[in-house]
Amino acid sequence: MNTWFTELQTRNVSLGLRIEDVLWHEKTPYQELAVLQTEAYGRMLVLDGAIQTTIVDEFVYHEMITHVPLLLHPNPKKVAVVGGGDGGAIREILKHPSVEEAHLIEIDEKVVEASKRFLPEISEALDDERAKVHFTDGIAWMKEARDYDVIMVDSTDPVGPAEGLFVPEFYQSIYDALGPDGIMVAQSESPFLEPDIIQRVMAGVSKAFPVARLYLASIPTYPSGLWSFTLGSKKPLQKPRQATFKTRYWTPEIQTSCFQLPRFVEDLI
Ligand code: AG3
Repeated sequence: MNTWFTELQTRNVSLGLRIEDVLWHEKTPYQELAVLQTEAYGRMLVLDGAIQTTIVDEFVYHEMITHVPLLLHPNPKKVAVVGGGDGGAIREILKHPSVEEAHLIEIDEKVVEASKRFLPEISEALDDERAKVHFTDGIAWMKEARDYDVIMVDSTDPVGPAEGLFVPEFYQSIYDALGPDGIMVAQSESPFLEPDIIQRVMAGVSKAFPVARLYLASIPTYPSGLWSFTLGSKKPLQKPRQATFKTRYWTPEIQTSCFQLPRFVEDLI
């Protein structure tokens, strides 16, 4: 079969993957959703033409958006993920023995449905009794929420449904929804292709939190392959705790080295 899926990552850059099959395709009330079988990266979830996660490289993103903040918190019990309907972040969060409740706040029920059906390796933890799934708007949820220990913003790009997840008011409501040792992380796009988004997220998180730091990971199916996360903390960062579970990307060394930024990224923020 010689069918290709192409993500137009910017007006001038695209990534093409040969696909074996279209497993699912629908227009949900919020976005266009597809699950494709690719040759190189296995099954893949696509929202509005943008690759969200693939079986082959999802572990990088999901380990890095969760373990880095959770191990910096002294005792995370109540955790939330905004977006992240594929369930990969929840799977990693539930590896932490201290976690009692992991709330998924996903606006689009169809993302969870498709992930449960086609990506069971990623979504399996959504059936765990500590996982609580809420199909609602993350912006409204965070205005009312309280006493979370760690909050992760596992969003799509800042267009369409996720736009309001990239504004300073949202980071302020996350601050208010966190307890005294609270830590947040938001995925914040690629330093090569979206430097202005990194600047915007860093400015917004720094406005709400006394401590704001950027860290990086390599994710081959995302634009440019170099990806950023922005972390906000209410307290100065402590020495990370030890992980007591198995990982495939994260190591104790990466927990620290991911914050060491190349000069051009340092100069951005
Ligand atoms: N959320 C971040 C995806 C951003 C990718 N952007 C793109 N392909 N243009 C991933 C959700 C995984 N739980």
